[in-house]
Amino acid sequence: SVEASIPEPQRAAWKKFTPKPFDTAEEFNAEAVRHIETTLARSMYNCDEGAAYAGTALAFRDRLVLDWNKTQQAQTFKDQKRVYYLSLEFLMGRALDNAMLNIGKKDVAVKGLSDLGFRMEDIISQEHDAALGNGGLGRLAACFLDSMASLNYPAWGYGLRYRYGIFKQEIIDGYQVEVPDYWLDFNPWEFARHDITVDVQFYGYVSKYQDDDGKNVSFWEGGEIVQACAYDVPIAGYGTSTVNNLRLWGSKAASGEFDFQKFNSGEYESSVADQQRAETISAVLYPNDNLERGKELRLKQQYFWCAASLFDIVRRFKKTQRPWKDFPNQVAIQLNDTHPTLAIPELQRILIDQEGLDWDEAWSIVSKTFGYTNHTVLPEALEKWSVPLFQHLLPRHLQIIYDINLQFLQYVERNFPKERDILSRVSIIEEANPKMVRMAYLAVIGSHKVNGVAELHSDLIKTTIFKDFVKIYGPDKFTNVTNGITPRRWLHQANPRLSELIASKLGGYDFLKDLTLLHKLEAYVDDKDFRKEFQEIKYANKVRLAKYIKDTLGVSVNPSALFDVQVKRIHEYKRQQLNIFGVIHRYLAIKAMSPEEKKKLAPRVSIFGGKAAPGYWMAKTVIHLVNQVGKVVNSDKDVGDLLKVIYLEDYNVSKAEIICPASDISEHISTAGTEASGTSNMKFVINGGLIIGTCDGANIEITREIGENNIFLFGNLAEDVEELRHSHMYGTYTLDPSLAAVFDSIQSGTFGDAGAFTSLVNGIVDHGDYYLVSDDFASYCKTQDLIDEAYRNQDEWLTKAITSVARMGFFSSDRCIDEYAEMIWNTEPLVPSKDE
Ligand code: IMP
Ligand code: B1N
Repeated sequence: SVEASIPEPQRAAWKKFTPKPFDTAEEFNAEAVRHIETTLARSMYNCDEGAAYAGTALAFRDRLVLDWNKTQQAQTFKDQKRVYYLSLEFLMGRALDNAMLNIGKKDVAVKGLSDLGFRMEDIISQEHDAALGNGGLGRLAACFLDSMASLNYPAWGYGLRYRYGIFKQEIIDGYQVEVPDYWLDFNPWEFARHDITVDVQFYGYVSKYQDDDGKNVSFWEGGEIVQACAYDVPIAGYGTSTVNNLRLWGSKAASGEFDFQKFNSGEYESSVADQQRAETISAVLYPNDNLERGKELRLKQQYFWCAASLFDIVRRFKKTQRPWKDFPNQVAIQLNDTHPTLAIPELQRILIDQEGLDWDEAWSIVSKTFGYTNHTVLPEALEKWSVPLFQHLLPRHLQIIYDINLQFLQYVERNFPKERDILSRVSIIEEANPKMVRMAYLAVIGSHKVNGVAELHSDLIKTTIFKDFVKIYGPDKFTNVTNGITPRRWLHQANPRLSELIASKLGGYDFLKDLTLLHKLEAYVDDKDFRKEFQEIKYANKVRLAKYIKDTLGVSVNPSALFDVQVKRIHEYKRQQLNIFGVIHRYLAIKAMSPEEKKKLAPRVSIFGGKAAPGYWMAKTVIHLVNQVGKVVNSDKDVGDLLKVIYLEDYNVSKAEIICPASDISEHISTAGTEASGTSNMKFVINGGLIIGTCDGANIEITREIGENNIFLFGNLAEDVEELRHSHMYGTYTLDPSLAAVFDSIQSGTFGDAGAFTSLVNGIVDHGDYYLVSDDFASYCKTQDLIDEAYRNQDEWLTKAITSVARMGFFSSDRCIDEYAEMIWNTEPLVPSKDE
């Protein structure tokens, strides 16, 4: 065995010095102080909260690393099938609190830190969010890593180590301003593996040879090389010693620090420029959510990451000396949207050009290895790359894609000889000018399973973008895995008091591993003490958010008011404009109310948050409008506490952990059929908030689980959208009258310069109202009135909230991962044994 390759005396020497993890507050302090004094070279006299955070993080990291090494060794020895989750985004947030929860021993550290003069909350908030993602897609990847480790699946994540994550958002004079997010000053959670590098080729040309057997061989030559360097991040599971690995690739120039030849010949500047050009590849996360802009650097990022990851995966497989046909039995690669689709032609290239397999043999391996998750049907988000760009950057991959396409089209032609148009419809190459490579089609053709992320979405992809492929491959290739969230972060960490209350009723924290146990809470719906405590916790969470709002914006909000929250990326399809128009409608109504009427109205705080893509003008206009409305409403004496409008700056994961537990109502109001799933809807409900939403994405399944009485649904259905859009463009349609009144007030300058909002209004009045704001406005406002009424009956409201929490068991990301493992990956957990 591998172990026996190390002689006995050496093994004994190693084992004698295996480090012992800390156990008590004293031992924790010994480790933390040692790190502060020796690793950081600080002392008691200059140990600020930042240094105390660093010491704490390093002490926990030591514990984590021991289990990490054991897990990786065990996975290598057992050599079971592994999962590789390829994602361009991992929106991890902060790591320390999560590490303490998953490893245990937080209580010990709280005590130890307090002896040293620090409060744990202050220490936790020192950490910079790891924000290598835009929104739902990136955060889903992070929840999946947590669940894969917690369920003991041998699984690695592969991504890019961006030096700049998603920008920080500042709101200045009511406008979004983007500030770079340099987050790597001190990051104790990554390990630079300077010994693990991969050379990645770009540009160049393809040569053809005949080998000794007369076989034609293609070879990719010339161009330039950029080096990928591995940075590993340990991912601890909850309540298990499994610690998986997230490998992020950083880019640098291949020839080391400088091109010495250039350097010596006096071209110092250009040698440094080469270096910088290479580093540019992993410099920055593209800040677009649900939008692709076809930039060359983005394609370079994608290939760089896919090539490095595939090289690493293949190298690991080859170490086992298994035959190639075993590859799909040992390796499952999941593509998080189409961003890693180049992995498909890259694996084919490795197998035929480098390993010498026949095309068919190779393709049979490739097409059994990959699974593809689709996250959107929005046309502007579907990736297409121009053929000339491909030809220039990746000439050999373009050839392989043409060959994949040829074989596929021949197959289709044989099976559907009578259908004239099908070939051009399903071709990977779109016959436009220039020609385009359709990445989603390549992903479908190269994968053995394709899944959507909520039931409606998975049905929609089968009837719209992949309709022809369902006919070609049959329906079994397409499936659904409804998204979920990790209850460790989104319940226990974000809302410790609620988690504790639940544990006290359920007899422990098992529900954090098996969320379906929450159903037992229904027995306490009528329990007086339980209800009282549940309500107190919600109130305390609202007080915490109110304090945050006061501290950051200087606005006082009443914690007894109804907190109405919409925090997510700003996008027309998510319809923050519908929300703010509704707020204006409410404001106009309040202005017209008698004192008696005002007395009956429940006070409200409308809270918005989220980033707009820097180039997305309409989204930025919405942010501006919300801020302008806030300025007017919040200082209007006629309104007082009845309405406050808040824009929270720089919404991110750690702020979501404060916001989600503090909502009474959250808004998930996308045009039906546009939001693939949504995941924050789940985070709000599990924290005892109710939802106003459309019949879209996972809202539908949330309704099925918690019951129609516990959710405020409104608006048109997905099946009616096409016809409504048609009616806007060609005739029989009038603008909703109360929306027209809202527009009048905007255009009369109530919220400042009316000209600033012309495009927003015109998009609805004159340009087809693509997102059907007008069609849903009346139904939205009516439903908001129902919410006012329901909130007046606090008792019933509380019953709805508690019942909903009890019925959210389905939405754990643990359930997702078990479904992926069973339906798509065909992998088993590797449960760590005690002595390993
Ligand atoms: P890789 O597959 O070579 O990238 O290795 C991943 C991890 O598996 C390493 O960090 C080791 O912890 C473990 N590992 C790799 N190769 C061996 C081996 O030959 N024996 C035991 N453990 C190994
Ligand atoms: O993925 C989430 C879903 O819950 C959301 O409904 C969905 O909108 C989101 C290109 C995307 N889909 N597509 C993206 C992100 C970045 C990018 O460059 C597309 N994000 C989603 C998780 O399934």
